[in-house]
Amino acid sequence: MLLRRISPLLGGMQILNSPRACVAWPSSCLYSKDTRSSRGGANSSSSRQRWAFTTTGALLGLGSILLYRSHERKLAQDNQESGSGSHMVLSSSSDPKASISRSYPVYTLKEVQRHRTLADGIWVTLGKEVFNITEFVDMHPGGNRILLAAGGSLEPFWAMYGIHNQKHVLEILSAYKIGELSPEEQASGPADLSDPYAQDPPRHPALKVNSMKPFNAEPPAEVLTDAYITPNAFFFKRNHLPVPRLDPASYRLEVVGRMGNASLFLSLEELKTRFPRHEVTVTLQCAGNRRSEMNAVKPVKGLDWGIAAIGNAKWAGARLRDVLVAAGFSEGEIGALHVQFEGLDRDLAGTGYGASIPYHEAMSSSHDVLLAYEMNGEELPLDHGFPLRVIVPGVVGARNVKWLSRILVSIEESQSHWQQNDYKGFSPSVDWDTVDFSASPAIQELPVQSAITDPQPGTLVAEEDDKITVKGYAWSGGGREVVRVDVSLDGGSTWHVAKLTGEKQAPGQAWAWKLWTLTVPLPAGRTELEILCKAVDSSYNVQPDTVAPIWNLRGVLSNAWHRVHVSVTRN
Ligand SMILES: Nc1nc2c(c(=O)[nH]1)N[C@H]1C(S)=C(S)[C@@H](COP(=O)(O)O)O[C@H]1N2
Ligand SMILES: [Mo]
Repeated sequence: MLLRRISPLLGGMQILNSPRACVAWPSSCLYSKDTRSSRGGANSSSSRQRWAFTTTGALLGLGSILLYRSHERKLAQDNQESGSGSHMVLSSSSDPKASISRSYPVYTLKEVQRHRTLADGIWVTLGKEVFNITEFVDMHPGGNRILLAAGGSLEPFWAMYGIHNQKHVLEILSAYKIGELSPEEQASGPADLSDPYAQDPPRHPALKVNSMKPFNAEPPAEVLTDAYITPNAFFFKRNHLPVPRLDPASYRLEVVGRMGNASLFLSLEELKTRFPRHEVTVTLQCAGNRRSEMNAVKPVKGLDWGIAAIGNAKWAGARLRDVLVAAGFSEGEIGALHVQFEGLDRDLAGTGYGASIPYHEAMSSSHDVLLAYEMNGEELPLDHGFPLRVIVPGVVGARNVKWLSRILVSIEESQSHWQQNDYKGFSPSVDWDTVDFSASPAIQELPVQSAITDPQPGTLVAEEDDKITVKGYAWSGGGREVVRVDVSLDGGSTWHVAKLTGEKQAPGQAWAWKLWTLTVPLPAGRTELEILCKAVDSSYNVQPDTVAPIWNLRGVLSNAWHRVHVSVTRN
């Protein structure tokens, strides 16, 4: 029973992701709670394997449902016998830990984060509670997905699989409670005035960190295709400076008024009540996504992002257009105008982050440019710009200014470093001695992109009937919908068309990515595969086949065909 119970904890991720686990997983229900105490004994793992590999998944699947039902009945009985609440489960558990008193030890987030391996123990948190789930993981046949939660919160996984508040999962988990999070950890930690980053928020340890200060991190790539909407905790974080801590009560957004109009100073409350709330699903991608592939061709300057500096979220807020109209602007303003955004994150010299977008885009009712205060139904997280950020659909991440303080309509682009001397593309032969940043336009709309999230480079295990499944994401800038993804398993000699999934958005407003999958028989006789993907957007733009011809000194706009080399293990 115990093993059967781990899947609900993370929402059955391993079932989604490892076909082999579908076979192995139901066998877990052959174990009763008591197995845990004999864990490591001679019979446990060998009989598990026997069941896993000699019996069909279908039979075991049925058995697991029956056994699981009886497990639930048992829990229900336990509940009746000893009143209610999760502590009852504790007292009825055979786990010696369960008999400890209800006053739990208090742990800091740092202590929890130190427990990420079987040797140190696998700890996770949910709300204020700390759990040691090492025994789950240890016996779990499906493997690695659960390790992503290690040392951090289960909440983002639960959000991803929509399984929050499942009573039985909470009951199961309660048997593993070992402590509570220190209350100070919930609030901001004590300020260390010498460190400008001391007020940075806590982050999920599953993130792969590119730089701690400033904080830059991406999720493990396979998480991206586990769900269409990227959970906030796993959404890539790209900060140039320390995260500013802003008081939502005293926060004011300044919108410099049109000549003759007073500037607006809008509170968060006014932004939420004076202007209609507008929600759009938008994929955000950093200009440096997949930079590591460029770096491999010839070194570039910049953070070495993998393929996951991209994410898809539902953003909600006021339309920028509505706010500009309130400040006196109209669609018919004359001249090539820009809308500049200033952030409240500042360096030691007091210079803040800034960027701009063309005025016509800001004012266009079809561009859906938002002043967002919500991300995936939650208040904007600290790392993502709390309390307010700009979301410019279809446009490079860099223009989506976070911690927004001021909006200025101007005949000039933003004069910030990031608009003028960064986030621009150049010919492959331009180097740091010859580069003239004024010669290239600032990147706005991004080119068509796709990448393979599963399998990852290394090995691939064939499914039943020697089939394999390939997964990835695809997206294009400027609201151009991805209309096709081609996948090759033989380095580009032959191609398959992948199945696309995603939200239907209006033509020209396809701001969100498509996830794609392809399940095909393993090519006969092959033990090595070079898997490629390439996307086509609604303007029939395609990705370049190799990196070298699009190499540029900043390593931006890296969108060549994605190539994953694997060796195959057959069942
Ligand atoms: N104020 C401010 N806004 C910012 C940045 C920043 O450092 N400061 N980084 C930009 C860059 S380069 C990117 S890719 C996106 C990243 O947004 P995210 O951290 O919410 O994923 O924010 C943009 N907006
Ligand atoms: Mo970025």
